[in-house]
Order: sequence, then C-alpha cells, then structure tokens
Amino acid sequence: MNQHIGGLDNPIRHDWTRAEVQALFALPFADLMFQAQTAHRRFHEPNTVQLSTLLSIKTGACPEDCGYCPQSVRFETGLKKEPLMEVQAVVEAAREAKAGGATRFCMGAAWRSPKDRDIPKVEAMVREVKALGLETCMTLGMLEQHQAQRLADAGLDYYNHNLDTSPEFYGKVISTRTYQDRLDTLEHVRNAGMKTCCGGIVGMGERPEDRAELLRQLANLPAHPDSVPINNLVQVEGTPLKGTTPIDPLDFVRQIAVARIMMPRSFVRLSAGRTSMSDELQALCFMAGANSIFYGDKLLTTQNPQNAKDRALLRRLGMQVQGEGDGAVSGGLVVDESVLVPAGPTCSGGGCC
Ligand code: SAM
Ligand code: DTB
Ligand code: SF4
Repeated sequence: MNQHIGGLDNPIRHDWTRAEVQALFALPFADLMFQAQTAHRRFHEPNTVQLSTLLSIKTGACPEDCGYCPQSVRFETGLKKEPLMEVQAVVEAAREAKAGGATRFCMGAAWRSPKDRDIPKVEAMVREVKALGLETCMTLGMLEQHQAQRLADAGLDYYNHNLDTSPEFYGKVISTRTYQDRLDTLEHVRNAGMKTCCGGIVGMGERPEDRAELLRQLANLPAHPDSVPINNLVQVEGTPLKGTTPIDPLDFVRQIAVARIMMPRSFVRLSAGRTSMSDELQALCFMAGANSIFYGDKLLTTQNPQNAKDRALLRRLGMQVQGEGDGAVSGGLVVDESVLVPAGPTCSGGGCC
C-alpha cells in the first residue's frame, strides 16, 4: 500500500530515493492531492497566499546560454537591454509593489554573477527596500562566499538560485555553468545565513523522471529551500525552447503536490506561466499546496496576470493574502507547535526544522 509514502510521522526528510519520489508521482490523482493537502494543512494556513513582486534591475545581454531565457545575449528575442537601475527607481517600484499588497520584493539581474564593483549599489537597494517594511529577495546569478556575506550583512532575506531541472537533463538546456556551480552558490547563501529560494522549470521537454529528480535534488539539499518556485516554461520567440510540447496541466499540478509533500514547511510558489493557466488550473495548484505567487503584471521580462485578475481569483477562492486581513496569520505558518514533530535521524540540522 502506497498510502503514505514519505511518512507523515516525520515529514522533514533529506534522504528521498528515486523510487519513492516516482511512486508519489504514480499515485492516483485524488490520493496524491489528499496527501498533499494533509501535509499542507499540517504546516500552513491553507487559505492564505503570499505575494512576491518581481523587478528586473538589470535586463538582457546576459552571457549565459540558458535555453529558456529571453535575456541571453546568444538568442535573438528582441528584448531591449537595460543597465543596472538606479537605487531610487528600484525603491519607487518597491513602494508601488507594497501599496499593491506585496510583502516580498524580488530583484533580478541578468548576470552570470555580480561583479564586486556592483555590490555597493545592490547593498543600497537591499537596505532601502527593507526600510519600506518589505522582505527582500535577490537573484543575481552565481555568488562567491564573500559576496553572499555582503548581501546578508546588508539585510537581504532571501536569495533565489534555481536548480532548474534534473542533473541528467540539465546539459540539454545550459552549457555555461554546471549543476555543481549552482549547488555551490546555494551553499554560500546558506553559510551566509540567508534563506534560500530554489526551484525549477517544467515544460522544457524533460522526461517525467527528470521532474521527479528535480524535486529529489531540492528535498535532499542540506536544508529544504525556504521557498520553492515551480515555473512552467514561458515560451519566448527566439529561444531554443520555443516550440517545446507543453506539459500536461495535470502533471503540472502533480509537480506542485509532490513538492508540497517532500518539502512540507517550505513556501511552494506557483511561479512563471500563470498567464496561460485557467483559474481552475490555478485553483488545483493551490489545493495541491501552492501558497505563494508572483504578483504584478510583469515577471522579469514577460507577462504575469494583472493585479485585478489575481485579486478576483483569490476572492472567488475565498483566499486571504498573507499580511492582510485579521492578523491571525503568522508568516503563512500555523503556529500550533503541538503538531510539529521533533527532528528525526535523517535531519542534518541544516536549519530546516
Ligand atoms: N541571471 C540569474 C540566474 O539565472 O541565476 C537570475 C535571473 S534568472 C531569469 C532566474 C530564473 O528565472 C531562472 O533560473 C529560471 O528558473 C527562471 N526563468 C527564466 N526564464 C524563464 C522562462 N522563460 N520560463 C520560466 N522560467 C524562467
Ligand atoms: C523564479 O524561479 N522565477 C522568476 C524568479 N525566480 C526570478 C523568474 C521567472 C522569469 C520568467 C521569464 C521572464 O519574465 O523573463
Ligand atoms: Fe542569464 Fe539568468 Fe537568463 Fe540564464 S536565466 S540567461 S543566467 S538571465
């Protein structure tokens, strides 16, 4: 009987096998959703969603060759490149995001990695956005340990750096940085004491085994990422992945559900790709355990649903926004500690529990 693969008694695990993860994906849809809902309700307020707004602080002309990305200099996507923004323009955008209801502001740069000469400006952005009362997140490419430390010291809360896919499929999408490079950056971020935001993309032509392996890699990190963005490929004209057969929408929901079961305390973010999803599909994603979205009419360079459309959807679903409403919600987490289990023998004490 596969009813509770993963074990509800000690849900914080870092030792998932390939067979266990594939067995979760193979569950009948209703059984998988039941397990995901059970995990979700154990650790989170089930009707609350966290809103993050994205801003591209440096756009295009990236030297990397990520096959999905409109910002690579190697692909003719018609994107207008923009240099690193001025601090005050970033602060103005953050103020607008806060007024619209976002609690986290994520700044992204089309860099392979930041240059040390860019760090003072980026530190100023962190300090000033934080002073508005927003959580801060950045995604600037690979970081050296000293760079991660400087960002942490400036007060950066989260660093986003995705594994993107399985180690096996990775080489079909990116050649200019290795999987290990990404793991190293994540280690630098954890060492510096920042929270990690790390997930991937589906719908890139990967096999079901690659989707399972992406989640196994994420859950078996020394600490579960605090946020796990699940992106559905946004196909952009001119990128090598334009024309890929899209993922079956129900398999996308399964990706969210298995992420929720394997990383039950993390925020699972329904990320890129929402403009081509129906309200009903997004509702299934929330039921599968997604509890965060990107909010605002733009992601980095591509479209995201308009604020009014998202507000209407959340209203139809009776969902609250974290930080709004009656104040009963604490960081999206249910604060009844009696339901939390002590760390089991598989936990490495990496800060996940
Ligand atoms: N340049 C930095 C880096 O890649 O490390 C940060 C910005 S990069 C745009 C951040 C993430 O956005 C990528 O790792 C990828 O997962 C996601 N992404 C980029 N283009 C996408 C697309 N077309 N569809 C879905 N996700 C995408
Ligand atoms: C993540 O996992 N998804 C966001 C964020 N991290 C930076 C980015 C999505 C980008 C989609 C393509 C674009 O708008 O350029
Ligand atoms: Fe550059 Fe990041 Fe796009 Fe890759 S995903 S091409 S590193 S901006």
